[in-house]
Amino acid sequence: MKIGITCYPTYGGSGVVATELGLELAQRGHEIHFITYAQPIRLTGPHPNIHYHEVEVSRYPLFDYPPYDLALATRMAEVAELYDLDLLHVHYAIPHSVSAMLARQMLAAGPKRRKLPFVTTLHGTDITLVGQDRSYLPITRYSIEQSDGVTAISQYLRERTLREFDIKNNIQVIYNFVNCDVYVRDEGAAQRRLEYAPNGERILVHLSNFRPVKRITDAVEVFDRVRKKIPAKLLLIGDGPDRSRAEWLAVQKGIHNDVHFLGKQDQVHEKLSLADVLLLPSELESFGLAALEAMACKVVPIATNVGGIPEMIENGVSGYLADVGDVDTMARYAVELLSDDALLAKTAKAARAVAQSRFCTSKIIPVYEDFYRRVLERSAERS
Ligand code: GMT
Repeated sequence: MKIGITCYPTYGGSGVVATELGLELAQRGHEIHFITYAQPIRLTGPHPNIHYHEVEVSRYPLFDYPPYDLALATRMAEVAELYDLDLLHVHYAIPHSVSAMLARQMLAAGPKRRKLPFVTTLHGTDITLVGQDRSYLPITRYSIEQSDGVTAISQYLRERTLREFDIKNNIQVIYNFVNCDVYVRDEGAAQRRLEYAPNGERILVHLSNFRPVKRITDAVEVFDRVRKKIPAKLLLIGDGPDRSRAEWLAVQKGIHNDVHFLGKQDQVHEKLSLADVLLLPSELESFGLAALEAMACKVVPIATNVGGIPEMIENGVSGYLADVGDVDTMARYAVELLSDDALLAKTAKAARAVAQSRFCTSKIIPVYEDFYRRVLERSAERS
C-alpha cells in the first residue's frame, strides 16, 4: 500500500507512534510518505520505502495566525496525486483530520475524481483537552465522523470519545506498540550504569515532554522519599514547560546532585534500559507509551491509576498503580521493589512478558494493515 502519514513531528507520544508505525510498515514493504511541517524526530537517516514531504507555511504580514491546516491539506492532496497514495493516516485529530477531509474533497472534485480515504487515530489530549474546547469541539467531532476509519489507542479513549463527542462512528481500539527487538534490556549495561550511578545506586527514570499533565514534580517528590531510604539516582529524559519547576524542587530538597536532566534523547531505549524503575505520575494518560517502552526494557513502571494505564499494567504483577498525587504510596512501592532483588526481577520479567505478549510490533502492525485493507474495500464499494 502507499500510505501518507501526518503527525506532530516534535516530541510527544502521538508523533512517536506515527513515526514508528511508518517505519514498521515500510519494513514490511509498504511505501510511506510522511507529510508534516518538520522531519519527525524519530525519523533519522535514510530508510528504504520512506519519503518525507515538508509542509511550507507562508507567512504574510496579514496572517497573525498562518493557516497551517490549509497548507497541510494542499500538500496532502499534492502528494496523494503525485505518488498515487491509497490512503492517508492522520495521528491526532486536531487539525490533521480536518486537513485530510479537505484533501479528500479536493481530489474527489478534481478532474480525475480521485478517491483518498483517510484514517484518524485518536491519541488522547486531542479528545480529552483540546477537543473539549468549544472553539475546536464541533469541527473535531465533524472531522472524526467524516473519517473513513477511526482508531483509538486504548479502550478508555474509545469510550470517552464515544461518550463525550456523541460520535456515531465505529472506533476500533488498536493499542500502541513497541519494537521488542529494539526495546530490550541490555543485560551487560553494568558499565554504562556507572556513568550515572558510580556507587551501584538504584536508578529511577522518568520520560515525558514535561507538560503539566505529566506532574513531573511528583516524580521528584517520589524520588526524594526513596532517596531517604535507599541510595538512588533519578534520570529525567525529555524537556518541556515544567523542567525549571522540577529543577528548582530538586535544588530545594538538596537532591539536585542525584537528579540528572538528560534532555531530549533520540535513542530512548539505551537510557531506559539502564534503569530499575520508571515513574509515571501523570494526571492522565490515554495509554502511557513511556510505560510500555520501559516495560519492554524490564524497567518496572510505577504509574497513576488513570486513563488507559490499567489496561496495560496489572497492579502488583507487572508494575504498580497509585492515585494521582499520592507520592507517598508511589515511594513506598519503589522502596519495596528496590530493596528486594527477587521482587524487582520477578516484576520486571512480568512487565517484559506483557510487552511481548500483547504490544509488540509483530502483534499490532498486522492489525493496522487489516484495518487499512477494510477501509480501502469499503471505499471501493462506495464508488
Ligand atoms: O501526552 C503526551 O505525551 C503527548 C500526547 C501526544 O498525543 O503526543 O500523548 C498521548 O498520546 C500518546 C501516544 O499514543 C499516549 O501514550 C499518551 O498517553 C497520550 N497522552 C495523554 O493522554 C495525556
